[in-house]
Amino acid sequence: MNKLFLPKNFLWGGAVAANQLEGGWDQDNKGLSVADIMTAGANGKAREITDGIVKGKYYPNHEAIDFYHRYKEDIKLFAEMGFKCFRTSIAWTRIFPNGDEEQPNEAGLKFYDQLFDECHKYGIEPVITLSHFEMPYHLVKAYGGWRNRKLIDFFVRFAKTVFKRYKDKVSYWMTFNEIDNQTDYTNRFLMATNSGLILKNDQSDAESLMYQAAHYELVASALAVKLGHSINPNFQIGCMINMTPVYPASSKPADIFQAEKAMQRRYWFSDIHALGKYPENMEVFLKQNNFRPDITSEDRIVLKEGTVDYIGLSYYNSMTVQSKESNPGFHFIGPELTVDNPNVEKSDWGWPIDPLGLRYSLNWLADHYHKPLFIVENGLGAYDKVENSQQIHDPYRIAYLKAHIQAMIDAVQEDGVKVIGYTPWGCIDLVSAGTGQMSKRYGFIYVDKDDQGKGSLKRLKKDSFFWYQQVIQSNGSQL
Ligand code: BGP
Repeated sequence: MNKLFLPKNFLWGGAVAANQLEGGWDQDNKGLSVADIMTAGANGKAREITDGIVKGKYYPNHEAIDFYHRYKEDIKLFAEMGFKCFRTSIAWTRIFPNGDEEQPNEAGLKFYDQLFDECHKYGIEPVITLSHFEMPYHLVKAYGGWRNRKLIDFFVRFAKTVFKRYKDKVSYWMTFNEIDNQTDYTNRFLMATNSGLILKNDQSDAESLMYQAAHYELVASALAVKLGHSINPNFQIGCMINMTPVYPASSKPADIFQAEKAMQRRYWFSDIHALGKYPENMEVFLKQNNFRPDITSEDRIVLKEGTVDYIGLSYYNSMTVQSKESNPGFHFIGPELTVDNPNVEKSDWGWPIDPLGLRYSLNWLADHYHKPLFIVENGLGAYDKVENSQQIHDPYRIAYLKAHIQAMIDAVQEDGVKVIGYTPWGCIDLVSAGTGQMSKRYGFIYVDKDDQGKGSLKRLKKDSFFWYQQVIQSNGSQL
């Protein structure tokens, strides 16, 4: 059989997000972001969303791993691994500290000029997310976050500013990180970071607010895509979805149908990004459930005109659901019930480990959208131990990544899926979004900092550093 290998220009790299690694939260006129007001979670408890800065509390994103001052050292290490690209985000609050100003903050713009120049020095292509979990807190307080249509203009102004400024330095863009996470509207953390909605624990209109916020974000995204192409026709602008394929718990038709419904409830986001319209099942669902988000006929034209060039996705795990019929005694919240999948292992944080699920996802996305795919997050959060010799042996991370890269290569070679790049998450240890802690580590590079914020911030190469270097060097043929 003739094998299709990964293309020579395949974008191997790593991914991070501004708020989780930069630190420098109040440097050079940066404004306060939603991420800056969250404490770390502890003992399995969720992160606390405070009302601004409360004295005596520890805010892990304030210093993070101090990439703001150490980016040169870190990019040099990425270059040593052979990165072809580096995915990060631009902190909205460095460019527009409050989000609603007319004029951008020059010091913030300069920082990213320097960062992108440093990448290009080593032939590393920046891949930039416009909004990754850190919108200006002022927009949350003064406007109620994305429930407000005005946010569209603020976001588009931000996008226009950075598209123009970096049009010769950045070619790959994404609009909103994991925009589809909002379907989990009972998760206060996700609603705050993704939609700028600070909700009560039992907010009864959470779902309805989510549809409104999501719609305005989707319109803002489409406007940004169209605008970006007019600024530089060579821009590749993608969406970014959290791909979690939903499996049925059994071959019972009711379970299979439930899994399909669960996919529909989540992947209407990528339908709109890629196909430019709400899927029929979603139109019916909104109507039947009396959700009436403000969606104008002009919005529908905008969505049509602003479809993305590629689908960016994160993939960590699959999930499994059971229908009501299979489990009649259970109290259901929402239409489906998530159950344990006994056929897959789990990470230290209980996330299913399912490499074949990645191949399945890539096939699913290719079949639905017929657009290039870019795996912009994948990885294993794990506890690491530094040996006396300053070495970190992380065979568990290598095993996870190896199996997932193999699944990606199989999708390309055996299924003909077009994948343009692979950037594992947290290529350098950083603050975990979900827990706010450092001890959930993803990196090839260890950072000496603990969950209380103590440590020298020294960088150390893990075993996986050398392994990934060889993967890139061999273009995936040596795993
Ligand atoms: C994705 C986010 C990232 C990242 C990752 C790992 O949802 O896009 O920001 O943090 O998940 O999640 P966590 O940090 O909770 O382990």
